[in-house]
Amino acid sequence: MDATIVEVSSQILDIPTIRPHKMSVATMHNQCLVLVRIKTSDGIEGIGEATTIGGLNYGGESPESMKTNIDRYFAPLLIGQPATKLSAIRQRIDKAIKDNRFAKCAIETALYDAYAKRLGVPLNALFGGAIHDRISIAWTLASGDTQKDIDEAQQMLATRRHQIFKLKVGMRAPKDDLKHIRAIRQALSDDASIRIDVNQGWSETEATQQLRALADAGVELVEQPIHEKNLAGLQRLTALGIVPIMADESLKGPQDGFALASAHCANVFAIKIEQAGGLQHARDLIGIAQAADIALYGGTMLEGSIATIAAAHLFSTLNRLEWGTEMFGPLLLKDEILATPLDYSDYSLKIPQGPGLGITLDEDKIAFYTRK
Ligand code: MUC
Ligand code: MG
Repeated sequence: MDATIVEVSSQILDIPTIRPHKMSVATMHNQCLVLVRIKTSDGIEGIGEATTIGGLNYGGESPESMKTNIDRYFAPLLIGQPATKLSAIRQRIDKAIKDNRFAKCAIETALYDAYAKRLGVPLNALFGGAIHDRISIAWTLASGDTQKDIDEAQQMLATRRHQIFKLKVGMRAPKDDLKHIRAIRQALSDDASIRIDVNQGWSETEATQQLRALADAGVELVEQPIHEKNLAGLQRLTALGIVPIMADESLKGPQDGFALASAHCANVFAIKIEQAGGLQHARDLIGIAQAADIALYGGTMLEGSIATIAAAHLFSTLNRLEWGTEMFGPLLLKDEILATPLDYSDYSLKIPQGPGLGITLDEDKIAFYTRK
């Protein structure tokens, strides 16, 4: 008989960051992870994670609302269901619960983890198997101070941890952002790739005025320069062909992906498993990008190790990930919550080989950081 779901639980972990992380949407001093555990009748526990940025600063789901919704609305829909019928469960949840993509992702991740553990295979096997055993990892420079960012980048280059840097801009005046970008570009060797993320901080006019100067300053990619809903504006910026444009906040699942791809509103899609509503919806979004000849980038919500590695499993199955990934979230946290830390080295992250997500929680640390 099929194993059934017997328990769904969630807990909020508050973990400090190694330094303030300054973005146009929020400054983070700590990160709140919602850890989801799903137990099945054959004694397996799958884990998932729902994490957002700055409470409600980034999107409509907060850590507290995710926990409440998981406990109150998701759990009753899941208890007693066959744990291996992932598609049927996705349908059941999507029918009963609108939006809540981050919570849906955490639940789905836990179910994939449990399923892959039951089969004794790594999670990526459920998406056709890994093509790559490591994925490249960018780092975000967001201390808020140009010299600190330069020192941080130089240290990352010297230790071969990262050579791709994303600069958070859009909170200062555009001319001050330019000064900041130029100073960092000039201080780093040519091996370093510089991209920027505006997090919707500019108007279309500001973005249009900035693109030429950004190209001249050596910026290789501009992420979500304008409001997520201004698709016509994104299309116009992309059509200028000055610097590749990447969509992030505009992509909340496959339907958005289709709208952006049909009108060619971006050169690159940032694929985020939570923003897409889960691993399978992220895979659907990837298919749309691939069919439309839009390049791919693995994006993060600054998640902890659980969501980070779930996304990494999916990304490892892709033949081409033209712009790499930024799955560095665990490195922004002051403490480790895994029994064995993830292997970040040589500008990349190693995909774990063990069953499921291939990670083991350090339960003492989890208890320590759980909000009482
Ligand atoms: C975002 O908008 O991309 C990803 C990396 C980072 O520093 O912030 C996030 C969110
Ligand atoms: Mg972004």
